[in-house]
Amino acid sequence: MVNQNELKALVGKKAVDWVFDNMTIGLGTGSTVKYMIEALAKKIQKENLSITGIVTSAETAKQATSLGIPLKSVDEVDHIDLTIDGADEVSADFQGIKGGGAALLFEKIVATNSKKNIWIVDQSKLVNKLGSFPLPVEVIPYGSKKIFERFDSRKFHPTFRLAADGSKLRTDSDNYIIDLHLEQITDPFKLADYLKAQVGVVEHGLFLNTVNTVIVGYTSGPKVLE
Ligand code: ABF
Repeated sequence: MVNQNELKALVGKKAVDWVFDNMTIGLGTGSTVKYMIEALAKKIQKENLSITGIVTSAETAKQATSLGIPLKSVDEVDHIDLTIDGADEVSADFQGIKGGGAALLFEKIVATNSKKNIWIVDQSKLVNKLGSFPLPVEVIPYGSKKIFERFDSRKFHPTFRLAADGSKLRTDSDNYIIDLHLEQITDPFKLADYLKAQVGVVEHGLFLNTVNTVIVGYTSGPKVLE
């Protein structure tokens, strides 16, 4: 029986088939992306590629730097050819929830500035309807309690994301994450509009009409959905 990490490694390796010389590559965050970055570093070395990586989190920057992948910030390049990232949920119509790793803001900035987006997921991430994974919403600390109470009154079942020490987790931008336990999201586009209209909300984890290709790790092998 192939375990989940082996499925993640499978799709992480497969994704670098889309990487070619002189490309600027958005590097996502998460455990599946970790395998992709390892495979990318090997491909760069083996094929002597000239690649620029654009990071989406301190965690990814640390791994990419340790593997010798040259990095720039999104504002230092004129375009990003391809971003490869993970996801927490992908629906049948290619909508996604991301942000389980609390990096959704930089991930969405990089994704929305990329010519192409590939998500790499194990099969457990595929869902019919989004929502069983708690929807992350990044908020600035000032007024976050008021936003929390508003979400609570709308029965969004909000919780503040906590750090290991029990304090409210801080993102790379020093913001908070409120997770919405919605179970099922019937209209992701309507919900996205509502969330973005709340003053103090920085960004949310609904990635809509973003991804072009999803590589899914099945025990029978990687499957490319487009
Ligand atoms: C990241 O990938 C996050 O948006 C998402 O939470 C994560 C999925 O992580 P993993 O690959 O570890 O399941 O982009």
